[in-house]
Amino acid sequence: MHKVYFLVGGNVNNTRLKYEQLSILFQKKIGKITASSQFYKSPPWGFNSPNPFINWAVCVETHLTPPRLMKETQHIERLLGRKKNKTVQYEDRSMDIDIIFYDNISWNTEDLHIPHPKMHLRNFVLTPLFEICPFFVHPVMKKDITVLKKECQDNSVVTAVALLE
Ligand code: PH2
Ligand code: MG
Ligand code: MG
Repeated sequence: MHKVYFLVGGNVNNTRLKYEQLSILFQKKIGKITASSQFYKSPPWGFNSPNPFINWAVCVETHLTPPRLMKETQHIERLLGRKKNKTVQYEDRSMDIDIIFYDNISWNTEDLHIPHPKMHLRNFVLTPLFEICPFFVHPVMKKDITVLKKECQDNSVVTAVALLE
């Protein structure tokens, strides 16, 4: 059994229903959710849009290998309304599911990089992860989430919120 930390979220159609559907799809197609953070709101990082993001960190136990896991997460993204344009720039999205850690492995193929190569630069990743795994050690940087969060230069504001509808 493998322990995987995901950071999920989007900046359009952020209803509670969408995240409830996501939980169901995770349990059905990936494995048991063993921990999850609150929902966090933050401005779009790296691109301009009037639509704020909701992000959510979840830990899941799975039998899937990293490439299978990526296939399943892409499928779930599509089921939840993700439309991928072939642009290299960031854009508004309904659902993005990113694998942040997979046990303590480092995996690098052309289309999949674990740990997520930009996770340590982003408050919107570190803040929800800090809630569920403050002492998880980054397998390459050899620093835990608490230290990475302290050292992170990103000062964008990430706040816990309730999803009302
Ligand atoms: N995801 C991105 C780019 N920018 N900004 C926030 N606040 N949250 C995200 O999940 C996010 C982002 C690319 O996947
Ligand atoms: Mg992403
Ligand atoms: Mg992604």
